[in-house]
Amino acid sequence: MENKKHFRLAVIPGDGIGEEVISEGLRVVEHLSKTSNKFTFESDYFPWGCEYYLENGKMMDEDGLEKIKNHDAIYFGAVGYPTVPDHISLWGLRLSICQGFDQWANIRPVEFLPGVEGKLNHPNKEDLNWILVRENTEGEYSGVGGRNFTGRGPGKEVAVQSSVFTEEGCERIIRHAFELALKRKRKKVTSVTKSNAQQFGMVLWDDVFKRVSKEYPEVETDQWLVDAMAARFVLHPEELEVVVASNLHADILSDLGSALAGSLGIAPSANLHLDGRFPSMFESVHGSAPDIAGQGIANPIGTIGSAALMLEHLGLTEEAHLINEAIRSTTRGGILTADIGGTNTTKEVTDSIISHISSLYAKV
Ligand code: GGG
Repeated sequence: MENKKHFRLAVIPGDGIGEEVISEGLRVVEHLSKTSNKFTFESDYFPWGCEYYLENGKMMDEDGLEKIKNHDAIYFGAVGYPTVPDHISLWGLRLSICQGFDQWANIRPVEFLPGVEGKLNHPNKEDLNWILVRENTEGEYSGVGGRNFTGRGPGKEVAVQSSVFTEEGCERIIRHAFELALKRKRKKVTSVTKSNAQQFGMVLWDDVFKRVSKEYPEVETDQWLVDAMAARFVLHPEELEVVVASNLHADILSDLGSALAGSLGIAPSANLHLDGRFPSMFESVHGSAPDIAGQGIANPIGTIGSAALMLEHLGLTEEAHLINEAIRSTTRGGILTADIGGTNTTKEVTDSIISHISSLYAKV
């Protein structure tokens, strides 16, 4: 086929179940590459993570960003293991990449898959789906602060952790949320802050939200405090379309959303750099799940769904759509890992997704 695209993927399985789910995601991409005949890809593996830290004293190579900056995309597993303090593993790998590559938009769709029981008591569960848009480079994750205020005597240490909100940072993520809303049937953006208590950064966010919203008169808007929004996720999920929030708030709300939909194991995400200088990174929302690592029972759906987001980002919209259809057919058919009430293995779920992709192609 002419004009076949070729992609170079930087693959970072990371820790715990990261390796198991990433290899399944790559199996799906490989299958699509052969079946669609529209693209080829190569994978460069990077063994970064907690084991690497224990051997080398760092989570990734010093010139790690340099090594992956010319790849077309980064496919990431999970980070964190009990052998390394969480703040070291998170800052040393995931945050270094997201912040170093200015991946400012973390897109986290919440979908209620057919055949998955879920934890939400709602009459039209399968009609529910919303997108969390997480600011991904600043806010509470700015890393500003210190534990330098010692010398006051035992038990009297003081630590400072500051949030940084820039007008540009707020504006680009809020604008992105509005642009996503324009593509949806119900055009609505909900902004979440805690601006009653955090009277500087989050009031700036609210002001920017009001200003940007005036440019999108066709988009409905509302604004909620994060505590009320947590309740709204449970009580009125049908009101959610595109929800935009700060780094920390959206992280917490997206865990709540995917848990309501059944499990963190089914939640995909994209860390997007949209200004053309760096690659974007695709990863499931879940962490490394050390308690089930190595058992072959981790849910691969979040990571396979993240491959769909990656292909969409690379211009392969049809292939991305096929992956998502195949995921739905798999759960609808009762092929489920334990976290969503089944007994299937990681591999069996992937096999089913691959076989549904083949059937979908046979119909085209
Ligand atoms: N695949 C996502 C992942 O590994 N997350 C690890 C984690 O602890 N993330 C916390 C955060 O990014 O706020």
